[in-house]
Amino acid sequence: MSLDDHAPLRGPTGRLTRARAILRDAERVLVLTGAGISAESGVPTFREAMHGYWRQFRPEDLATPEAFARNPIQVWAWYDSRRAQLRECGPNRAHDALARWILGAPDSRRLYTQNVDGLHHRALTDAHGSGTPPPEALPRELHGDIFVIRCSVCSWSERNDAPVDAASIETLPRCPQCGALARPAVIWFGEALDGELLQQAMADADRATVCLSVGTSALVHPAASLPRIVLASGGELIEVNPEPTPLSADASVRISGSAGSVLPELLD
Ligand code: BV8
Ligand code: ZN
Repeated sequence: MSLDDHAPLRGPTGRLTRARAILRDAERVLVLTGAGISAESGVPTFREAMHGYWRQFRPEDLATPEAFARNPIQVWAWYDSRRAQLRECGPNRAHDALARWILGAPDSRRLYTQNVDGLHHRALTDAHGSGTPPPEALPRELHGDIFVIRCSVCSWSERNDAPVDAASIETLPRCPQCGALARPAVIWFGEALDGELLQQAMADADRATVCLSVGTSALVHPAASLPRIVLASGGELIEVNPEPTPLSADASVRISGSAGSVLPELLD
């Protein structure tokens, strides 16, 4: 049971103080982030992603291979509008604080994200400055990257952030190798995550002594099982989220606040 939903946030026995101490002494930390960490960048969280015209749909009804097979124009129109919106967004203070913290000890801090917005990657390259960041510090994108498209049939893929004309089946992007429809290179509901990446994530969770979960409703599996694996192997959980989640009861420290305000205080 998280000891402290009512303990003060700051001060010698405050939740922030205790979470900082746990992170400072941690041997290996697995960080799991969700849509909430990008909320302050202006990226609607997944539950909110269905706004405006999309209000009549549920993410689980559009982000599936069946939806794409049934109506590729509608699915591409949704992804094109999300890509367009994301082009206007940048990393926020939470992404930046997390990037600096990970670069501080890349061997013992692993970042896994459920987000497909690429903002962790941008924050890490910004924080690292010139040259390429150490590979172990790079965010692991469990659900792929919305700015990569791939063939719906063969193995072709490319980074592509250009607008997609979803007016008709003729204007949708096609694979240059085999001519099949191209699709966003994200993992849809009902699709398996990359096997190697998932195995690596589970191994990192098993070895981690602390899990820091930020901005995730912890509802989507198998990503949501990572904090549970850390707990099962005797690790501790710190959760940063304005709302309680299925993980909250098992958190050593729960900080109910926004990532943009909590992470710089927690990590810097
Ligand atoms: C799999 C990419 C099996 C796409 C995403 C029935 C039928 C079919 C499948 C299932 C089923 N029941 C269960 C499943 C499994 C399913 C699943 O878990 N479903 C859920 C809904 C129950 N999982 C899958 O289908 C996975 N694949 O199981 O395959 C398999 C195995 C072998 C072989 C074949 C098949 C694939 C799941 C990945 C789906 N793709 N994204 C795209 O983005 O377009 S998931 C998508 O939703 C996101 O990536 C993210 O992972 C998830 C949303 O979760 P969150 O990130 O947590 O976001 P959410 O909006 O929910 O919450 C935001 C949180 O932030 C909130 O708590 C809020 O309080 C907080 N917050 C808000 N503001 C802030 C904040 N926090 C901090 N600061 C703030 N400012
Ligand atoms: Zn192809």
